Amino acid sequence: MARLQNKIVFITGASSGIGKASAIAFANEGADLIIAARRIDKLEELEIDLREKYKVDVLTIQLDVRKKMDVKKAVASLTGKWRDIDILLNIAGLARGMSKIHEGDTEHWDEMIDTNVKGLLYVSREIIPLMTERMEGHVINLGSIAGHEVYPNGNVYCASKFAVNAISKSMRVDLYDKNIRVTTIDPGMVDTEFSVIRFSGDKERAKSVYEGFIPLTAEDIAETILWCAMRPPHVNISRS
Ligand code: 8X3
Repeated sequence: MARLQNKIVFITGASSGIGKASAIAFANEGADLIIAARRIDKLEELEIDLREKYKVDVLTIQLDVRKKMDVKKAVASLTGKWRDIDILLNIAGLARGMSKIHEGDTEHWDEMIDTNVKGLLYVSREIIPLMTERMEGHVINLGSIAGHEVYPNGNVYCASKFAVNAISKSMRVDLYDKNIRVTTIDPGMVDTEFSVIRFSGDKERAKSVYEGFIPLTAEDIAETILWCAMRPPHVNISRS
């Protein structure tokens, strides 16, 4: 049974990792998807796959969430049913570098804060008003365990996820009377491109992060996201 038929889900960071796994998990439940990310070739491949395997409608948008005007234009360009977004998955995010605070690369800091914090805010700012108009919606933000505890050399990445936690809490109180649910998903270590990107393509270093234990997979997290989204309307999973 397709339990999310006729639901519209907007996913950022949909080209890989947890975003892509979520697109697949939600399509498997019959949801129609707006998939957004920077890498259009990967999105187009995914779009074909989702249409063929799950027979859902898919709208693909090339989007860099850091670009405020592009986010505005992308959301303004939505027409018809695509404006009735039921669920927003704010997945786009990344880590860059791991250094002591006094040795960090400020370009890396900008990238993390611009994507994980400002990008999430820009997308939310454009999409939530479409939800408040309909007095219905669910925002699911990808936080992290790093948004609750810091670790050595994690400084700015952790700060960006602490910010996601604060933003999620704020959304929850600000949107309570608009019938909009807000959930934060806070994974620990997930084996995706995350560490390869963090270490600028150094695959050996990335692999070493997951040595000695079995890391979570993108699919594990997508299942959790889906579970939160499928609770009855009166149930808000604040943090998972
Ligand atoms: C990912 C968690 O511990 O790999 O957000 O930084 S961690």
